Amino acid sequence: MWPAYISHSDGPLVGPVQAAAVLASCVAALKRTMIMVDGTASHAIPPLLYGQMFEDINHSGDGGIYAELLQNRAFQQVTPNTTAALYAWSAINGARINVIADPSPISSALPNSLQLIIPQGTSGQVGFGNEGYYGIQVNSEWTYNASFYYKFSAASAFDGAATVTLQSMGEAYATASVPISGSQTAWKQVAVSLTPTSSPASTANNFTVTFDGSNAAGQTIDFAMFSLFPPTFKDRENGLRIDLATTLSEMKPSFFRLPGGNNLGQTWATRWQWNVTVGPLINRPGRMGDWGYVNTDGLGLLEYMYLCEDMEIEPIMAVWAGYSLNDESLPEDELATYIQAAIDQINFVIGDPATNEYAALRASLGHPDPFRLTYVEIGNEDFFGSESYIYRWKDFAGILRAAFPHLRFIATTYPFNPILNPAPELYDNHVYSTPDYFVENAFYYDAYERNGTYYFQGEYAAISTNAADVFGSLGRLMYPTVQSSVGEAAYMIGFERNADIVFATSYAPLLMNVANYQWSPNLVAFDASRVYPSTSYYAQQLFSTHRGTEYLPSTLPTYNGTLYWSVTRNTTLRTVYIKVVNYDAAPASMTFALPFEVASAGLVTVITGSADTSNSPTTPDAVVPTTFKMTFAQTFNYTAPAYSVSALTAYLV
Ligand SMILES: *[C@@H]1O[C@H](CO)[C@@H](O)[C@H](O)[C@H]1NC(C)=O
Ligand SMILES: *[C@@H]1O[C@H](CO)[C@@H](O)[C@H](O)[C@H]1NC(C)=O
Ligand SMILES: *[C@@H]1O[C@H](CO)[C@@H](O)[C@H](O)[C@H]1NC(C)=O
Ligand SMILES: *[C@@H]1O[C@H](CO)[C@@H](O)[C@H](O)[C@H]1NC(C)=O
Ligand SMILES: *[C@@H]1O[C@H](CO)[C@@H](O)[C@H](O)[C@H]1NC(C)=O
Ligand SMILES: *[C@@H]1O[C@H](CO)[C@@H](O)[C@H](O)[C@H]1NC(C)=O
Ligand SMILES: *[C@@H]1O[C@H](CO)[C@@H](O)[C@H](O)[C@H]1NC(C)=O
Ligand SMILES: *[C@@H]1O[C@H](CO)[C@@H](O)[C@H](O)[C@H]1NC(C)=O
Ligand SMILES: CC(=O)N[C@H]1CO[C@H](CO)[C@@H](O)[C@@H]1O
Repeated sequence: MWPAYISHSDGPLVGPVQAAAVLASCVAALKRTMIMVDGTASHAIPPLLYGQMFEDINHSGDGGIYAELLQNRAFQQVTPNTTAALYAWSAINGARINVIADPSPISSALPNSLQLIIPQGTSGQVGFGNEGYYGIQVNSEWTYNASFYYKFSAASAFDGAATVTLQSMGEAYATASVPISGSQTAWKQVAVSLTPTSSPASTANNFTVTFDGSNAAGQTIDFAMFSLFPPTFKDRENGLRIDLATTLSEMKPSFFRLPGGNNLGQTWATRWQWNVTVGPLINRPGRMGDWGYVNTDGLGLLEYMYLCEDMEIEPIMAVWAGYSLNDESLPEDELATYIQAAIDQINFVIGDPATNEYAALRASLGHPDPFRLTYVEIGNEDFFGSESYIYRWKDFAGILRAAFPHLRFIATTYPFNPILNPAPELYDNHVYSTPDYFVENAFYYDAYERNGTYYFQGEYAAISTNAADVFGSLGRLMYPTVQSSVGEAAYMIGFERNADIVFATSYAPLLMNVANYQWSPNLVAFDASRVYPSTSYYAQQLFSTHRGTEYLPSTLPTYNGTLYWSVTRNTTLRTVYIKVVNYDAAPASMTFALPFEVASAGLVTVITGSADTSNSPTTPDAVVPTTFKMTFAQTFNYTAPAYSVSALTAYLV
């Protein structure tokens, strides 16, 4: 039964929402959903509820958010003297280039060099070029920093210059010259800045280093560690691509999970090791990542921490926990080294430079103050190696908790399966499934006992509309669709209702270079010069920017229904947020009855479209959020458009 005041009339809606409402009211009048809202909050909305899960997949790091433009810049993890070792590089005008195992390499971490041989009798510009990560954006508003190391393995009388350009088919957009001396037999770094004269629309551009053949014929010159950087997010050196970092930041995430995910390590030998990702770039060997391409580790632990600091968000940092995805578990008596490595990693991030050598290393690299860190995840998806996780968790969690009593550690098996000791306080749950699954599981966390255990939904996404294809390579969505995003949003409503035990959540994966990827769909797609936020990105952003600080219970949605909602409030800001998710092909009429007065002037932001619409490189703005004014009353009607996610903002009076 509903009290009489529910029939109070609300003010008119304005704009297209009004039109939709009028049309829809005829259709939906018969199944109007009544929602009573309670004025007493049941639980707080935890500060980390919405965040981002990151690992280097789909060139999300190298060739993605890490702004370095040159691919294979330091010939890391390649087999010298093979054509494959030259990927992304090519010779210009008859030059001979080869990746050599250098007898005097620039560092032990980078044993390979690029050797250029300029044949006798050469004339014209001769040298080599790099194609970047599937293109290089040339922008006349930017100044690029280019650098490389060179040496002559045998002293020569050569006295000339290298010409460094950004060019397309020989048409130079930016050119700089740098002196090169044949007497230089030790490695020497040279740097130039490049300011293009125009901004070609195409990203089919090359970075080239050439010599005047008539002067340089017969010379052999070795090169190492090239770099080409555009301006970066917050001007940080060795930093992030501005457009991608800005897009991520505009989702207003509260945390960033790093460095994986599966990319913590496919094998023991290629596992992520924090200590080879810090310090000078020439000391970073890189590693074969889990997703089929070399990780330069230019985006190393310090860069991840700067990312969090620059975005003003909290890291959720993983440590490698003795298991690799090829089902290698280290025996218990071999764990000590890796537990110590985890301790050292944590100390690098938060230790005291006066008492800890890794904290002192951090200070020497320019950051004496500890970074923010509260959450540490022990491994990734350890349900795959669940038997060994019993002793790995016991040893890692036991020792790390004692060493860092103020930190909170996250387990990565299925909750309570197997039973772990010490009992995990926090579990990371992952789920990839169909849009229908997420709607059918909108009450997933309601079923969990409230017993001091908290949950991180560290990965989730609707990835196929067909359950049979979820883990196949066919039938995957290429980009999130309105339907998949609305399905996820129904599940997210469940996060808010259960935010007393769900403390953090993140869609995964985060980023995808459309020119080269291993997994689809992803939250944000991009190419060498553009960014394509998906419908799921906008849904995440909508939830993240309309969070509130406390949850107000309301009439429960129907199990397996199509209409979901949650009500939160920020008493300091004096706002009430009502999120509405309609997973139906017809609009849905709703009446909300609030137990307190709100101002009549408010807002509604809506994401809606036909079920299979996606934002993609060809239709980047097919669906974007739209904000309208909305008139509220203590009791008001709202019509949720077909397949939509809405956030209503009302102001307390
Ligand atoms: C909500 O809409 C119904 C159906 O159009 C109408 O009868 C009712 O008066 C409206 N309620 C309010 C509070 O405006
Ligand atoms: C490099 O490869 C070529 C062709 O396969 C071979 O002739 C040469 O000996 C190799 N050089 C080294 C240093 O391995
Ligand atoms: C870049 O270099 C490659 C290899 O030489 C060449 O095939 C390609 O055409 C060049 N692209 C442009 C835009 O100059
Ligand atoms: C580029 O070089 C300038 C001058 O050395 C420096 O101030 C700037 O931080 C550099 N930019 C990047 C992204 O490294
Ligand atoms: C990194 O740490 C491991 C121990 O986890 C150690 O074996 C290795 O030598 C260290 N590497 C460097 C470059 O410090
Ligand atoms: C908490 O509840 C779960 C069921 O949701 C149960 O399996 C687990 O044993 C409980 N843990 C504690 C510490 O009571
Ligand atoms: C929801 O639907 C799914 C799939 O049909 C079914 O397995 C599940 O039991 C339903 N849940 C409820 C609470 O009815
Ligand atoms: C709540 O409002 C306060 C005051 O404006 C603001 O600082 C805070 O960020 C808000 N919290 C959320 C979760 O929006
Ligand atoms: C589908 C796709 O783009 N796959 C590529 C993923 O990246 C590896 C390594 O760069 C390529 O070999 C795949 O073709």
